[in-house]
Amino acid sequence: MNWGPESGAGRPTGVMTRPASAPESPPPTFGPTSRVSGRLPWVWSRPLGRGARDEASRSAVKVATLTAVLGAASVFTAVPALAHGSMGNPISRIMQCFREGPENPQSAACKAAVAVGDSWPPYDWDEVNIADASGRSREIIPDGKLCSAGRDKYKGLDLARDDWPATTLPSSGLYTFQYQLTAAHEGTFELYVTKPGYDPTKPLKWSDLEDTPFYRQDNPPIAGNAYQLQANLPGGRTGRHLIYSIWQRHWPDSGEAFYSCSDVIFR
Ligand SMILES: [Cu+2]
Repeated sequence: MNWGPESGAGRPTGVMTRPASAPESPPPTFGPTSRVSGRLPWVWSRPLGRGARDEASRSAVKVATLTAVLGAASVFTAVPALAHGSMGNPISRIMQCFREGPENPQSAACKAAVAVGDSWPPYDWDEVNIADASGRSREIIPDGKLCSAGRDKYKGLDLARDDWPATTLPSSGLYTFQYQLTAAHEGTFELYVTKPGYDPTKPLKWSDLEDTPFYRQDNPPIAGNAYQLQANLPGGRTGRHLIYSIWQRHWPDSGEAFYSCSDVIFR
């Protein structure tokens, strides 16, 4: 989506505009409604989620003010508490769209996702979350909205289509899923696969997934900025399927959970 410098006016206060071209372009600045001026190249060129944008525009302004005052180095330590992760291999829909370039996605699916949800959500690829899921994911995320975790911001991820870029996986055996993280948290990972007969052109429902995860693990090991989830693939499937991850943080630390949809093709 091409956002000119004035187009932020209709958006929530504090949401920054970005240049129409790629993130390598000159650093974006705050929209006209912001009290903060000046360039914040590190914050806004950083390709990771920041957290507060859609929930608390004022925090964005505060963070930005802090940045301006303390400098970019301080933000590096301040931001990770707001950032988290997504499935990197097999790549999740949102990470795929982020890697393609949210301003100019290549695949038809990411183009469509950006068309319905705008280009800025993929920048927050590590933040498809619910703050207080507390183990109630199935109760609080409606059918048809699993990939967005029921969040309007991420509705582009819910598009039911059979051309989402997909990762080819063996049909059975051990496979190490890699969950890319921007911040580690104590928590439990669960991986679910769609049942045989899954139709990707229909909105994804909870009942499309197996009731029990084929992988479940507390605090799996981390290597190379990714949790390494060594799973036994479910087997019994060929062709296009979807793997849904739930990363539920632990109380009393937090009830927050993160979600991802990865399109796969079983050989
Ligand atoms: Cu986090």
